[in-house]
Amino acid sequence: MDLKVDIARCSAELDRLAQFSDVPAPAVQRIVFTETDLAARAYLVGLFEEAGLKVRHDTVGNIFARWEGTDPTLPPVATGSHTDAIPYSGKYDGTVGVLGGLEAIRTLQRAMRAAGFTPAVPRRSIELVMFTSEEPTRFAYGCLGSRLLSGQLPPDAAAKLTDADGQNLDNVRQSAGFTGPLADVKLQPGHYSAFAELHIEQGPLLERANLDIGAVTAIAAPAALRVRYTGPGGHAGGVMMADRRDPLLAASRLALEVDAAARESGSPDTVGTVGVLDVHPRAVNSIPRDVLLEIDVRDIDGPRRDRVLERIKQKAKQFGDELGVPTTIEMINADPPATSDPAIVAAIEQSCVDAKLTHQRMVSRAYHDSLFMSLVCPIAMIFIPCRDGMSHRPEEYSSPAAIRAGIEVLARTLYQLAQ
Ligand code: HGY
Ligand code: MN
Ligand code: MN
Ligand code: MN
Repeated sequence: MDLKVDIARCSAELDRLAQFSDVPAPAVQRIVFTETDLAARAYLVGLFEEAGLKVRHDTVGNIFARWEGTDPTLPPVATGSHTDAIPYSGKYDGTVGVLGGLEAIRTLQRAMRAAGFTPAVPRRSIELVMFTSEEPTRFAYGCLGSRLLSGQLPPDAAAKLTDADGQNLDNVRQSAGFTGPLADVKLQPGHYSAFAELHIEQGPLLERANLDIGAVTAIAAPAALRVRYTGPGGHAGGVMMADRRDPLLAASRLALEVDAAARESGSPDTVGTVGVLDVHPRAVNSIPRDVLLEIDVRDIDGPRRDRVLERIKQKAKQFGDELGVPTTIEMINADPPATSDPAIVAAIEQSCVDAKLTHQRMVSRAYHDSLFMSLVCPIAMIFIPCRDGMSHRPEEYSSPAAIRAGIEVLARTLYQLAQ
């Protein structure tokens, strides 16, 4: 079949989606269940319906858009990603997998009609999924929608999650119009026959190697923890240095320790980041009273990551004790890595050959909804290059040619899997 991706239309839709943002362009910010997020969802549902897909959403707001196959009793093939965007980020993270997935389906619809298939639909249905809250920004947990879909996160634990304003997930999702028991979100294993996600690489390897496509063989194991130090605070002028117990000093030592622990793990595959450092009361003439760090640690090797986590937790306690500032340590998540299904990886590689695109196998250092979909069905991912490997920044960019190539490979892969 001759597949003609309408990249101009997909690029225009990506540009339109980026306008649903709470920060000025070129940055994008679209936090789950905000008015902006809900407006973006309405726009996407309109596009899905325009493509003749059967659209439904579940009680946490995951959206499912199904292209019914000739045998609807067979478990569908699925694709998809997320459209929420962290503060001051870019317009391609996640969205390429949702709008690119839509264009892959439309491309197959056009090609099957042109090839005279009757009916012009594949045997298995193909379902596009837009996952709620892949980013951890609002509720601290990444991949909320796919965690609930896979059963990895129990509904009552999810319901209790609260955001920085103390609003809990259960109330927020219901005010956003997603009502009904969260327990209804969970899918049974085998609900899908396969899941393939298209995503920008969020790293520099494909661009450096001048390759079109990455066939992802594994997804790194993400973990996050929260450490809080508290002290007496006081007047920046009146409290002598000998009398101070400053929690920010413990936090500063811990930030350096996170960096050292990741660098000294014995592998370049370990990464450690302090992405949140809140100082209260945050006044130049007031000694900090309450300091919060949120720490992200990842590795494609689970046990090695856990050794780094243990070192960080021990040092967190030690610094608090040495500086006389009470310490609380809370694990947010520590998930196992995921391995792609060899048959789907082979289908991706075959699609690259058929599309005359260069490709390599690689691991994903970012986590994705595929990490949790691997608990529901066999998975794999298709990466496309992004400029300088940049992501989670307004300068994030993937060219129309790169996105077009990714969509063609996704379309071919879905078609193979849906036979
Ligand atoms: O952090 C991640 O890996 C993903 O982009 N949320
Ligand atoms: Mn992201
Ligand atoms: Mn993403
Ligand atoms: Mn991701």
